[in-house]
Amino acid sequence: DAIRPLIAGNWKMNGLKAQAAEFDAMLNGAADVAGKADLLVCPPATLIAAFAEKARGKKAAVGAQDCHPKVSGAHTGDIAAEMLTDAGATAIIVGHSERRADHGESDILVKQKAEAAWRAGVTAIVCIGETQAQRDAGQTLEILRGQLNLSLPDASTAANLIVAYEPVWAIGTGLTPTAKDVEQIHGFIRELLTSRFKDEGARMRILYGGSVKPSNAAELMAVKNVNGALVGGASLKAADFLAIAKGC
Ligand code: G2H
Repeated sequence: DAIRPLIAGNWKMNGLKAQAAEFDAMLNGAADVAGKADLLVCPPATLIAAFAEKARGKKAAVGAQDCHPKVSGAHTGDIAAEMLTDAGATAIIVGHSERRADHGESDILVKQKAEAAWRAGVTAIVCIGETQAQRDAGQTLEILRGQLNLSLPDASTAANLIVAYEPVWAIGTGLTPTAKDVEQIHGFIRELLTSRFKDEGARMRILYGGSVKPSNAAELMAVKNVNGALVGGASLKAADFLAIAKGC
């Protein structure tokens, strides 16, 4: 694969100013892994500005976990993509399964959020993935096809969009699909991306997410059409996060 891997950390709702030291440790180790992969850390919105300041000139970037589709307005508690980029975010995760589940986000809304990230000038990381029930019912491929069709804008390119495949049953559970399953599903996603976006789809990054940790990262990252990882729990510790990147 000529596609440069991306290891993206999703801190979810974790992190106070005191955790900045952990981010400092990531930045200190980032140069060592820069030959292997790009690094992105998505802390809670409250820490983006401070982290982006620290990351300036370093081999790691800072991203956001979600955005509102609109640029501004009467939306109490929401944050526009432009505010996140103003704070220093260089990518925005949209459609994470926890947003889809906790906030009822639809594929259409996820697509609008991806377009909002572009409007603000940054890459959208669009998450897709099947639940345990859908998997048990043998619906995995059809669910993924539907999510990709509806959540990805037509103007998606290898530069402005990254797909993250996160089987919901593997998130935070310690369970991961086998390398063979991941190969099959990433291959299926690649086919759909290539048929819709042609050469752009062939070059788009497809990240794997769901209980990625130092002990399984190298095996998962070696799978065809796996172009990096979206890491939750294991991205909170610099040593683990850097070890995952070294596995690329
Ligand atoms: C999946 C992943 C990060 P974890 O949500 O996006 O979380 O690595 O904790 O399973």
